[in-house]
Amino acid sequence: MKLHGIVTKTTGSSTLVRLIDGTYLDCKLKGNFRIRDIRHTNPLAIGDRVEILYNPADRQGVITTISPRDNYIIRKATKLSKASHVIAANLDHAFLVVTLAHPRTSNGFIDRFLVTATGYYIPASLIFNKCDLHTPADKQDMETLSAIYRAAGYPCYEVSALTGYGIETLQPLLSGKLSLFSGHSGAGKSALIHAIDPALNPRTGSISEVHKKGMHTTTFAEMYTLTSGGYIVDTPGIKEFGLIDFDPSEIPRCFPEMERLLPYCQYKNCSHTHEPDCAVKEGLEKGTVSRLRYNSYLSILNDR
Ligand SMILES: Nc1nc2c(ncn2[C@@H]2O[C@H](COP(=O)(O)OP(=O)(O)OP(=O)(O)O)[C@@H](O)[C@H]2O)c(=O)[nH]1
Ligand SMILES: [Mg+2]
Ligand SMILES: [Zn+2]
Repeated sequence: MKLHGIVTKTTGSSTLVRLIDGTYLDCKLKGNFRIRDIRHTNPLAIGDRVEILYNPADRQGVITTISPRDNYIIRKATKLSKASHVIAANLDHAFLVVTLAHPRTSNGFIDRFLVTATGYYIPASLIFNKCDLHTPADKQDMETLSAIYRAAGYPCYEVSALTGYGIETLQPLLSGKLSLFSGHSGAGKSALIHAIDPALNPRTGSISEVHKKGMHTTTFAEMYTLTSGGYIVDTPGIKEFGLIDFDPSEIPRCFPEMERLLPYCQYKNCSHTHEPDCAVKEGLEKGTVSRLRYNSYLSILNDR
């Protein structure tokens, strides 16, 4: 019997698939799939639409087909690796959970994540979590960053999973969509999912561990169904976001605030680096283009 479903969790040896009727089925991947796409650490990703051959006698499903992906978020499996890891596929929205402290999220990390999402035309937003911990200096810092990212075209939200502050602004953004939550370990991705929908209980780090880095409470990504409709993918924290499979000529397009200035550059393929009459470099001098973002842009161009 043939069935259709969506991958909600994959641990390497087994894959959980949500069927059209909302029930879940443990599946195996058809043997020869494993070698077909050797550069990916796992040929299946959360969000993949799959076709399953189901044998009711042993309640076992075998995934026979993976539909082409509309989009996906991909990163290098490890810093120096050539292998890549698809975090999730077929997304409607990618959220990066950012913390100013405990742990600090760097701008380079934020920008690499946004470049990847924008590269695949996935709408992306930043969620500044743990605002209950903000000192006045943190708050100032967050406002400066929010202004930069909003001007670039990325919505920013200020929330606290602990106190519930701002959570009601997130809920309507998620309904009816498949959303990804990514960020460093300890940023509060799992805690936010629980705050957004108390019926969901992904494991969260214990309070005593808050100040430790890289505790990796969530070990496998998993897709959750929201009571109000919609789906969220909770993911394990990542330290770095290594870009992969990006052509340098694609990178200017992935910085929307620079892309908007391109028609005002003298050359229509301007890389905004050495060319004369470049609107981005003029914007930098006038202060209308963020130095922080431009520095990330150069760093990504130079060492993807
Ligand atoms: N003060 C404060 N603590 C928070 C907030 N959100 C999460 N925490 C705490 O931060 C710690 C880490 O939260 P998690 O939700 O486990 O973090 P995570 O991003 O899922 O981490 P990984 O699963 O390791 O990637 C836990 O002790 C949470 O209670 C917040 O808004 N304010
Ligand atoms: Mg987690
Ligand atoms: Zn230019």
